[in-house]
Amino acid sequence: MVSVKEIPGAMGLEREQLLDLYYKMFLSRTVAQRERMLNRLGKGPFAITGEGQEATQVGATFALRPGHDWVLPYYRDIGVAITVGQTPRDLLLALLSKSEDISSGGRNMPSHFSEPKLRIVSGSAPVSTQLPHAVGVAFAAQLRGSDEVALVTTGDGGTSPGDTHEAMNFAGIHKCPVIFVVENNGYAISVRWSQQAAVPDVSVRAAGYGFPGVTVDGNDVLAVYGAAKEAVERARSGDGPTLIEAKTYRMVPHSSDDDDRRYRTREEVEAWGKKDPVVRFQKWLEEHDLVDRRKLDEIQQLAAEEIDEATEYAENAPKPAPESALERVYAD
Ligand SMILES: Cc1ncc(C[n+]2csc(CCOP(=O)(O)OP(=O)(O)O)c2C)c(N)n1
Repeated sequence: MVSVKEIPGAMGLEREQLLDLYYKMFLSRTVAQRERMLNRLGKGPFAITGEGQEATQVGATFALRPGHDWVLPYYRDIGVAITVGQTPRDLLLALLSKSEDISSGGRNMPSHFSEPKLRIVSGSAPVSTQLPHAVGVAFAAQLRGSDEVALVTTGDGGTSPGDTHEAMNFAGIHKCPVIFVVENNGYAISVRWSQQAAVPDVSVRAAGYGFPGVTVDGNDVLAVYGAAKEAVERARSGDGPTLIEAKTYRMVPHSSDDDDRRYRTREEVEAWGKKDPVVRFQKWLEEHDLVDRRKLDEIQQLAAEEIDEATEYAENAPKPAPESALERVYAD
């Protein structure tokens, strides 16, 4: 029997690691679906999720050392948060703005992930602001002589503001240990990629900053992991940044306040549904005899239990006390 590591495309991962990748993708999907359901039930005022982008988010983050390296996610990144160690409970406490919400104590919008212990750096609502922050974090690690790296994500729309240019240019000059991951889902809300850029692949821009850029199939978790692993190795060994463009799709509207029928055809959404990254990776595992139906049921059951427990906990958790509204907003 061939060892798992030798299976073409397994990227040197062991069976347990491959199953962990699958679990994290499946759990991220489960959290996203529960978030949107709670929103529809009128319990969470706003939900922004990334069903369809799990392979990109989990695959890229899986190449890091959680708690040692830094992540600067954008709002759609449930998969990044889960992969570095946030739990469904953490995410639902934020969705429902409860006082125990680790990211902001119920003050920020949900999906503005933040947790010092896990080295998730707080993001802001304006798109792309996390890119200069990531370069600063990476530059600081470099100056301290540490081997920590920073991974920052953005959508394709996030490559348009000037912050992205400034961040990439500075990172290129100083060879900062940063990995830029563009989750190119083809749209910035209703604006198509072809209306945002005159080039088909954003990865070509890396040449202008003096570091490598690659485009990968963002629905193939192992391809994304492979590209991220290489980028992390480069960053850790002092060779500087990499731009990874992962071509993917969000299978749901932009947010709970968006109606995507206004700008995308149902045929297009259905065609991408057939390329669902969670289903695709499940098939890959089955084809290589790494899971059977019993094992899949076990994994999926675990995710279902985790999300149900998290929902019950978060729904029953207290809201922040009104008199605490200004805490950590102004200095005492
Ligand atoms: C500087 C700035 N401009 C506009 C907005 C409003 N806005 C929020 S999300 C978004 C779309 C961003 O698209 P993209 O980066 O492709 O990510 P996606 O939502 O597609 O995952 C926009 C325009 C914002 N938050 N910040």
